[in-house]
Amino acid sequence: MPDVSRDTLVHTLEEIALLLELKGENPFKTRAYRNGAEIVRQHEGDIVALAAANELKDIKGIGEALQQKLHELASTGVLAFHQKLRAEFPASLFELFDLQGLGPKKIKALHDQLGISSIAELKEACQGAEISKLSGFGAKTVEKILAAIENHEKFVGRFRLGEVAPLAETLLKRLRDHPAVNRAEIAGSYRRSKETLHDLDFLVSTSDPAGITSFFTTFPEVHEIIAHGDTKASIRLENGLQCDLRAVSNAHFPFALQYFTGSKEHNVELRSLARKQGLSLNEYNFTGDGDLPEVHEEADLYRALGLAWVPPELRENRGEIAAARDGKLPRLVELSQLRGTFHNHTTASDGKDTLAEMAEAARQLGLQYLGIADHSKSSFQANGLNEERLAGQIEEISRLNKSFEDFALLSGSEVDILKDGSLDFDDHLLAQLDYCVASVHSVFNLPEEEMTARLIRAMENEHVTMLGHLTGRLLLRRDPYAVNVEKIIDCAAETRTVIELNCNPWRLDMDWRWWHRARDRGVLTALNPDAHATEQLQFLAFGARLARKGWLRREDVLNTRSLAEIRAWLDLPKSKR
Ligand code: DGT
Ligand code: CA
Ligand code: CA
Ligand code: ZN
Repeated sequence: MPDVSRDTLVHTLEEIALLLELKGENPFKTRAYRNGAEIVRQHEGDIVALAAANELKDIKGIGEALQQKLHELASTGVLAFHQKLRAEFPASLFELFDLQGLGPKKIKALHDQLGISSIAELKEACQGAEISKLSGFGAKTVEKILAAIENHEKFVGRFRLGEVAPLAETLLKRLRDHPAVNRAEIAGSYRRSKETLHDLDFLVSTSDPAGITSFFTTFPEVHEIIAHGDTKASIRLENGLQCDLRAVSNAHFPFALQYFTGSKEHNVELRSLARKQGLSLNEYNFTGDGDLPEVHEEADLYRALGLAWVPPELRENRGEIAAARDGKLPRLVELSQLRGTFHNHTTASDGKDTLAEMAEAARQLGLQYLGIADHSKSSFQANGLNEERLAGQIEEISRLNKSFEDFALLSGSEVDILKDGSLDFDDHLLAQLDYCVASVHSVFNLPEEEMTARLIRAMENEHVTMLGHLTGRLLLRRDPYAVNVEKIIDCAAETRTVIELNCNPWRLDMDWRWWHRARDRGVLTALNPDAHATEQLQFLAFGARLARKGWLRREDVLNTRSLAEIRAWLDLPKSKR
């Protein structure tokens, strides 16, 4: 079955409504799509499955034409009517839909009255006087639009780690499999495990540089060749991602790997350290008077400068060079050390797979426990469970657990933190769960102080084991909401509340830049994939990379502990943890 989500259905209907409106179609028609979108958004059952099975006829407000379109979309993944409609407009128009705070009404006014159909045109209009003549486009609105454009520009040309990783590994393997390639790595921000990347920096050692650069430029994924020389090439892939390749000799490889891994800031420090020792360091070798150190591996290069080898994730000039000099680099956590995870969804809320299927997938991954934390009732858009359904799930989990040896499901809940910091379930119910993840899913726009107080109130609850996706950010899509992270970390330390590292590549929240501080205050993290389908348990790999980037060790990560240890830990009152 195609991978169609409720969101896809909703957005497609909304986009159709807007495009019909732009075409000047009859308002009744556009309203039918908009209403349909709202009904799909609010429907309590599995509307995607119903649409795929063509069983929408009993749902009030969705007429026959809409039923058929939803069926086509859900069962094939595309809707011909929608695609045809889109093709009637310039592609640049759809950029406008990505701007935060620019709704259909405004897009229509801009399009109809000023002929605007791209972000570039909108920006120009906002900087001129023309736009203020439109009703609804006062100085404040224009300011907001310009801020949204600025935000958008910050994001274009960047990619989330999770969206490039599979392709990156495919290309790397292809290079490694080439008979003339000795060694191959992806350097740059990818090797440093940055959460978003601008491009990929491939590096190979080979005796035939020109042959390999030619090979690279003929990859089937190539959309455009940006540059092609004897030792370097740059290509752009179908998805817009740029990939650079450098081909070097075996002798140069460790130097080039170090140099192109970066970061620039780390390298600047390293070169200055070299200079103090009378050495000059560049991307090919050391130069200087007298005997030069022999370098076969990156580690030799660092050793020559009096440093321990620095794991690439730490190379951001945030204290790693001093630590490498003083023998104080942390022994970083590894993916293989994870024994379980806590924040995952099933078909009971908005997940795609059942409890039993999720459990089986976790066992296949070699995990000892899988925590289920489906949404709570206030998250109605995600089909959150009420008290009764949650009680039913607790029973089902305990029944399933009888069938496992050496594995257990844990019953949790991803309970909504309401606007005032109270929780969506009362303490009596929360006490029946093994643990609880508390998250914000609504009212994102509070002032920082209020949002911080809201989260603190939740953390002060004895039953809140951990905070979910701390800032609500969606990388390259939605900014984090305003929250004082320092205060949250201090409160987590005080209340012994765990802070999740949400491993979904859209989130990777809390941000890696905070973890060093958190762990120094004794705050534990849990690496949680927030899986909404069995295959998303694999997100743990991204979480492990970002945990390493945040200087976290095995002991800082709760889910490196065994099932028995976790059970004992959960039995303790928070103050004893
Ligand atoms: P990004 O923006 O996600 O691609 O980040 P990086 O770090 O991969 O940056 P990129 O691709 O421009 O360059 C890869 C590495 O090459 C960078 O981390 C350090 C090195 N590098 C590139 N340009 C310079 C430079 O002008 N000075 C120094 N010191 N290093 C550079
Ligand atoms: Ca790069
Ligand atoms: Ca690059
Ligand atoms: Zn959530």
